[in-house]
Order: sequence, then C-alpha cells, then structure tokens
Amino acid sequence: ERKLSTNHIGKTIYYYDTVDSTNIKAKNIALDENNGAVIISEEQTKGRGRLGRDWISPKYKGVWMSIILKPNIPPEDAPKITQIAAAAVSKSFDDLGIKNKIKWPNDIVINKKKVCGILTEMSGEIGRLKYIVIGIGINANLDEKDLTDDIKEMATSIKIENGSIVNRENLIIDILEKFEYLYEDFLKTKSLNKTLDICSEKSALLGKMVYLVKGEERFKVRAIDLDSEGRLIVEDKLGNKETIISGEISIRGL
Ligand code: BT5
Repeated sequence: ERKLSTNHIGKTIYYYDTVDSTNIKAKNIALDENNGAVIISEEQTKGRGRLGRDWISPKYKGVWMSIILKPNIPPEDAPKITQIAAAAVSKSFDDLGIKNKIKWPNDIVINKKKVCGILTEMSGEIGRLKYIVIGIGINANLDEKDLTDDIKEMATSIKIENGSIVNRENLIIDILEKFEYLYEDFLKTKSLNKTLDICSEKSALLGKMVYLVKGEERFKVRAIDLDSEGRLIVEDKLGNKETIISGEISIRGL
C-alpha cells in the first residue's frame, strides 16, 4: 500500500459511497474547508460535465473526485488549474504504462477516446477569488456495458484499453502527489512552465487540423501551440492566428 506524501492536497479526504456530484459537495463546503481538501465518491447520481452536460459515473468503477483550492490568484487564472490537473493525470497514466494524450483543454484520451474529463469551477468576485473546485472524472474500470449509447463511440476506460483492472487508490495517490508538485511550482514561480512541458509533449492536438466549434459555426484550423497561459493558439489556412480561451470553444475532429 502506498501512502500519500503531500503537504496540503488530500490532507483532508471526505469519502462517500454515493453523492449527487463531488463538485457540488465540494462547493457546498468550500468556504469552511482548508485548501487541498478532497471529496471522493464511489458513485455520482448527478455527475456533471461542462455547460451542464451529464457525466456518467457508475459505482465502484471510476475515480470521481474534487479538490478544493484556495489560491491567491486572480479568477482569470482558474483555467490554468485545469491544465495542471490534466498534466498530473496524464503523467500518472504514464507511470502505469498507459499510453495517453491530453486533448486540450480538459480531456485525457486513449486511442482518441475520452477516459478522463476535468471540470473547474470557482466562486469569487472581480479580482477576488474565494475558491476553486477542480473535479476529475476517470473511467478507470468501466466495462463496455457501462458506456451508455450516447458516449460509447467517443468514450472508453483504462480497463477496456489495457485489459487489466486499475488500483484506483494508488492512482488517486499518484495524481494528488503530481498535482501538488505542479500546483505548488505554479504558485511559487507564477509560471506554468513545468505543466506546459507536459501538456505540449502529451498534446493530442498540436500540429493537427481540428475543428473549432463556435455556436453553430465550425472552422477548420491547425492547432499550433500553447501560450504561456495555457491557452491554445490556432491558425487558419490564411495564416491568421487566434488564441483560444478554455471554455469558450469546444474542439472536435479527433
Ligand atoms: C468534462 O465535461 O469532461 C468534465 C467531466 C468532469 C467529471 C468530474 S467527476 C468528479 C467531478 N464531479 C462532477 O460532477 N464532475 C466532475 P465535458 O467536456 O463537457 O464532457 C462531457 C461530455 O462527455 C458529455 O456530454 C458526454 O458526451 C461525455 N461523457 C459523459 N460521461 C462520460 C464518461 N464517463 N466518460 C467519457 N465521456 C463521458
């Protein structure tokens, strides 16, 4: 059995058999909680993705967890924490020998299919952040039958891809340790350098043609780089560059 060796992240862990959503639980207690508190549940009855989408969270088979953070950073910096979490999860998969890529801004994919999604939410006023909740959902040991019709084309699990069961406890410990390392480096240096090295190296998009979906419109562009803030830079066929802020646009075409 591994032991968690972090300073703050996961020092307090709330563990549930079932909840509506670990992000909802986290937001409900965040004001009174310490930085780094973690909520984990075996099942979510109302797991959520971005823009109110559903997140399938069957019992005992996934990692459904949320981290409460109270950094002294401007609210605009919250999307950077999504990148830090994606880098941490991706590196943890690497350690398990699981080939994976980061699909900016908030997915980890195996063989082009989604195995992990990240949902970053925050509370605060202009210029003053109260807390950030970072929700991480990982399809660890889901079987084919757990993938509902609407997601089975685009989603998978580590077990399905690797053929073996993942020790979820060890995976959680590894992710929390890697997350703390990258997060503390970011707070200390005020730069995302370490995270961006991972996000670039592991990117599923960089160098590729992708579709930007803006409302009803779709634009074919090349993903060319991540900037120092963790935003995606794309280029159209005329050579016009655009910087994409996470959450503004979703990307299809993988
Ligand atoms: C995300 O949203 O990818 C963020 C998912 C965050 C889930 C975690 S679990 C712990 C914490 N508590 C919560 O309530 N949420 C967080 P988005 O990029 O919007 O992707 C959502 C879309 O992914 C859905 O519309 C489905 O198409 C698909 N999807 C739903 N469940 C999935 C699953 N288990 N695996 C892969 N794809 C899924």
